[in-house]
Amino acid sequence: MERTFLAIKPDGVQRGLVGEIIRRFETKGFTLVGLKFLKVSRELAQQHYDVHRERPFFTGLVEFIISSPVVAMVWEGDGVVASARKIIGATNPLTSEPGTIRGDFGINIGRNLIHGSDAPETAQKEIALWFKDEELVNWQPHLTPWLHE
Ligand code: DAT
Ligand code: MG
Repeated sequence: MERTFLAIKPDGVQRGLVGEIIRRFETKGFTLVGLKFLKVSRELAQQHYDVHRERPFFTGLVEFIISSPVVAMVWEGDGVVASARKIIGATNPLTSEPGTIRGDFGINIGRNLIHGSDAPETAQKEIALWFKDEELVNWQPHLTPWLHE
């Protein structure tokens, strides 16, 4: 079963949007398999955003991610990687569609509330970076027959 890594960034936590954001994935029908609340170390933030290391916004991005706690999550379901990216919306909240998390709650690219893996391979790497195997919960929600033929 496909899995993705999502993290509610410091702005989402500080603005009291944790419940609202989690609700969107929960009511869509995806399955939560891992969740933790943590202050991110500089090392973890730098590794997580390693692909952006040479970009001008990298330092500010790392400082932002370590500035205040985040909610790190793993969600499971068919097509969850691409679907979560749609639910999250485009990177710049000013152009994200209304109805998406970033489109509904954000106005600035550096404060776009939530991270979501961009591909199944990236998701596997990010899940391994943020979670130990034993922190992930294998379970079968009772809702399954009401969500799938
Ligand atoms: P996404 O988070 O939609 O996958 P990304 O991987 O291109 O976007 O960039 C990672 C994060 O870096 C993004 O969520 C916010 C920040 N960021 C990207 N482009 C930026 C820019 N031009 N100025 C400031 N921050 C930026
Ligand atoms: Mg990205």
